[in-house]
Amino acid sequence: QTLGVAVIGTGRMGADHVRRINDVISGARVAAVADIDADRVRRLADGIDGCTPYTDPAAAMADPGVDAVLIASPGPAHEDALLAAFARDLPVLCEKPLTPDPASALRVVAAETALGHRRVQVGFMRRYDADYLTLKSLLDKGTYGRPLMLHNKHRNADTPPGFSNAMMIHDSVVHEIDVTRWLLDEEITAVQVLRPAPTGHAPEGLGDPQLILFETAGGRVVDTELFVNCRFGYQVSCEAVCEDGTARIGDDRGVFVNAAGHWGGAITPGFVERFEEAYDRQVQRWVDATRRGAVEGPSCWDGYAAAAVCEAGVRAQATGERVAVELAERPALYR
Ligand code: ISE
Repeated sequence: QTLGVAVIGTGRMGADHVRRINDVISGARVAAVADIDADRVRRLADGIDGCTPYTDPAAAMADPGVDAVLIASPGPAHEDALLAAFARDLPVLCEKPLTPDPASALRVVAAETALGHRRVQVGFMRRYDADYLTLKSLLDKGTYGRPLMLHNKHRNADTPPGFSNAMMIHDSVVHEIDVTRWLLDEEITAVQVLRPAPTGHAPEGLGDPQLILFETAGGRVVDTELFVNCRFGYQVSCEAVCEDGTARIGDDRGVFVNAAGHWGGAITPGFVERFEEAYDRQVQRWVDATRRGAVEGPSCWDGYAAAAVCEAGVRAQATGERVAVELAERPALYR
């Protein structure tokens, strides 16, 4: 039976997921949409057969056609939406962040633990990117021996208005936090942030670029160059340095051109284009698992751990010091 999805939040990511469910993936339909912007949500629902608009997320979840929830509202609204979904025991795909801080993320972990079963897949879409999946399988198989270090690059052409130093950690580095925990299969234990002299292209007050260092429970070290106003395009790469070799993913590929006295190719403009297939695969896998009655992928624990590392990262950024990450005990549900 086709899965009826309520999409909560219809901004950039929410509207893109509505399009994805309608036009790209199979086995699901958009049964309800919710947004505080009543006009926007009504216009969106008007274009979709059998879709009802709401301004209240809980009312959208109560719609008789709804079997599952996709949360794409701003992070601060996630906790309430997640608890409303738990009250109906509905399966959830929750865009990152799970919630914006570790205290609220831990409340969500506790609420899901009280349900007694996992209900949430967190939208860390890089885990569904073909390149990252290849790297993960090389590391899991031990093809090049034990991983010792990761070198990440995370570059955005520019930042939206109001993008802050804290958002560089919460919105951007959060992906490297999840990728590190996932690829190495261990927790991050400490964070340091180095801040070189900023580019003249960054908005006033933004320390861009930054170099972020993680230490992990197994004694590995991970560095990330974050450069969010590099101007030339969107680039995300990861090199694993192992005992018997290295493996790097994310180098730009595609057509190689010689023309007008230059050689080379194009760089993707933004994350929506770079990770388009990963987003598609993420939502398709969520729908497939949900229809089987299963829950897979990044969990509420992963969302909580990421929030705890972000909090340490923002402190490290502000103080210039090495900040240890404090984690609660992992409930059996997530072991
Ligand atoms: C944005 O929120 C994302 O999730 C992108 O993947 C990231 O590259 C960007 O820096 C963030 O602002």
